Amino acid sequence: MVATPTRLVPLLLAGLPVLALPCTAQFHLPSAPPQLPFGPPIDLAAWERTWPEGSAMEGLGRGVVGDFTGDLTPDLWQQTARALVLFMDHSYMDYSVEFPVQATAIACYTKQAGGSRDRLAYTDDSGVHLLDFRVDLPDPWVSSSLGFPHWKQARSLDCWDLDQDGDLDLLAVSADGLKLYRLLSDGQGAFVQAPNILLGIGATQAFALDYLPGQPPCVAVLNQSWFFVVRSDGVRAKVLANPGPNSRIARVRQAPAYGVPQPDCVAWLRDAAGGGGVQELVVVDALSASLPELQFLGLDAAAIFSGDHDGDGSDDVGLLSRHEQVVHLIRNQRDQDHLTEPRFAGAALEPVVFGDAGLAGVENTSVPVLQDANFDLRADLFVVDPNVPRALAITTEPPLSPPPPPPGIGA
Ligand SMILES: [Ca+2]
Ligand SMILES: [Ca+2]
Ligand SMILES: [Ca+2]
Ligand SMILES: [Ca+2]
Repeated sequence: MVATPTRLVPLLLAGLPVLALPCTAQFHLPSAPPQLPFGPPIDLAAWERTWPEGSAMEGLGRGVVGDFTGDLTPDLWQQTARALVLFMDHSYMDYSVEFPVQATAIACYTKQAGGSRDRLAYTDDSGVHLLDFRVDLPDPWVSSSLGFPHWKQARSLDCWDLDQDGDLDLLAVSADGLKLYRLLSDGQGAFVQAPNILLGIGATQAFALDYLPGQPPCVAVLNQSWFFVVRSDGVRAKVLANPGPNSRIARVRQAPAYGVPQPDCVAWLRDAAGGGGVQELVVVDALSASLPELQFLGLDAAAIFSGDHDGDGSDDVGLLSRHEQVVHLIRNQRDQDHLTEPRFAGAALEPVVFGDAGLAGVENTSVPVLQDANFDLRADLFVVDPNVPRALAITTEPPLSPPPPPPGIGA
C-alpha cells in the first residue's frame, strides 16, 4: 500500500519554487541561513511544534528523531494508533503533518553513504517499508516496500549493522511475538533475510547491542517470562526471569575505558519483587553473573529510553511518568573518569517537567527521545505533551561552545 497525505495544497514562497505541501503547515521565512553541523549549536529552545489539525492522538507510541528533510535540522516522527506524525524543522518552514498509515513499529534508518537525509523504517499490515520525505518533489511521500510480507505487523523495529559490513540492517519481533526477524542490507538498496531466531512466547521488545567484547552484535529480548540476550547464532548469552508484565528495556552505550571500547549494557525497567506498582531499574551487562545494580524508583513509568545527555560518552536514562507530563533523567555515573562507579545505583532522579505541573494530565504512553540534534554533543530531550497537544525539544543545560570548524567549512 502506498499511503498518501491527508491534504495537500500548492504553496508559493518568496524566492522558492511551487511546492505541494500539507495545509496543516505553519510557515515562516528564515531569519538565518541553514545551520551546518560544525557551526553554532541550533537553538532547540525554539523547537516546538503543534499537533496537526484533525489528527488523533490516541495510542501514542515511539518517537524517532533524525534529519528526515535533509537540511541538518532535527525532525521528529511520532507513532500513534492511527497514523505517523512528522514534526519538521526545515530551514525555511515549520510544520507538522500526518502520514495516514497504521504502523506497528518505527525506527530511524540513518543516512547511508551518499544519502542526503535519514529515512523512517516502519512496519504495518503489509510488511516493512522505508519512507522518504522529499520536500523537492510535488508528492513528497516516497514509501518503498522492502518485499517481505511476513514482516506484517512486526513490532519493536531496530536498525543496526548486524553483520558488521558497514551497511545498516533491520531487525524486529514477529507479530505473534515468537520470532526475531532480521534483514541484511546488500548496500545497494536490497535486503536479504537472515535465519529467524526463536524468542519463546510473547516477545515484546528486541534491539541489537554490542554486548560481548570482540564478538558480533547480540540482541536483547524481553518476552512475557524472560529477559535474555541472544547471540547472532541463536545461542542465549544471558537469561533472567521477568517478574511482571510491565517490563521495558533500553540500550545503554558506555564510554571507552583507557581508550578501549566497552560493551553496551541494558537498562531494564521492571516490577519490583512483590509487584504493587513499584518499579525498579536493573542494569544487565555481560560481565555480571547476576544482577549487579538495582535501584527502586517509586514512580509509575510508561517508558524508558536512553541517550548521552551530559556528553560524557556514557548513555543516561530517561523515564516518562505515565500520568504526569514529567521525564525523570538518571545520569550514568560510569564514564572515562569514573571507571568503576555503579552506573545508575544511587544516582538521583532529575525531573524535567514539560507540561502543567499542577495537572495530572492524560495518560502519556509515548516513548520520548534522548539524542543530540543540535550538534553540541549532548543528547537533547524530545517529548510529546498530549495536554496541549504539541511536540517539543528541551535542553536543560546551556549549550557547550561549538567545536572548531573543519578546514574548508566556515563558522
Ligand atoms: Ca530536518
Ligand atoms: Ca550490515
Ligand atoms: Ca552521559
Ligand atoms: Ca544537544
